[in-house]
Amino acid sequence: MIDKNSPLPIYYQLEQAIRAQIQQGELQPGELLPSEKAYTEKYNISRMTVRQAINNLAQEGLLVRMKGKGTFIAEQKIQQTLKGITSFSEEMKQKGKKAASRIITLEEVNANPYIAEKLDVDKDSSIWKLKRVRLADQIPIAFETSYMPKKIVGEIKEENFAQSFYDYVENTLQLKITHGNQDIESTLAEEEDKEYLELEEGSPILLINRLTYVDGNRPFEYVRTAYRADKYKYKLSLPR
Ligand code: 16G
Repeated sequence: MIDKNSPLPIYYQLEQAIRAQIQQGELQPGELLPSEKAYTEKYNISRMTVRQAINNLAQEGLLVRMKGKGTFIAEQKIQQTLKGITSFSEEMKQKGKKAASRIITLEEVNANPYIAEKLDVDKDSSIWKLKRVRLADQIPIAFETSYMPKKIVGEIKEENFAQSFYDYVENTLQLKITHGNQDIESTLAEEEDKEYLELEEGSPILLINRLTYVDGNRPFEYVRTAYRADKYKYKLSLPR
């Protein structure tokens, strides 16, 4: 598998070999990767070379290092195509996973100037603030903090969020969700993200802020969602 006469660097050949083993299922997600020593002995190559290959694969997210435990094959990420407004429940259904929510809090708060402007309500007016953990097959994937204006969603209860909120908006409130604007950035998990997503100190997250509208121009939710970067990724098709 490793050809020392090849012009391809040895670390790269080892990387390709491990990658192929993962793709072919010889190394399964969650499994411990053989030790550096095992690779040095098997291929008669230096520890530095093995380390470089493993570093590159860890950086790519194919391997995960756990302090004091070793290096493991990473779980497959949930891959979401970015092409329209979908709810978490719909996304998970498409992937054959069971969506669930754990409601942390639902409360009435006074809109701060930033949120008031986003939701087109008066500053300090009473709005809903909801915190939910979103789970796929019982694994926490995302932590959402949403703000919703009462003038659009009215009086809401926790049970309206137990399943799909978008289903409630469209089918119970009979509103048409028309579009949304969102940005996506990578950052580090904050205290609550770590707690609810079961992450360690310094873990990366994919942070999404979304403003979603009904009836064309009426904003009905402003959401901050922290996705686990080890479990979720976006896919785009780019026309030219
Ligand atoms: C997604 C949306 C969130 C929306 C939720 C509704 C992003 C970043 N966030 O998580 O804005 O509230 O879906 O899901 O896409 P539900 O209908 O399953 O409650």
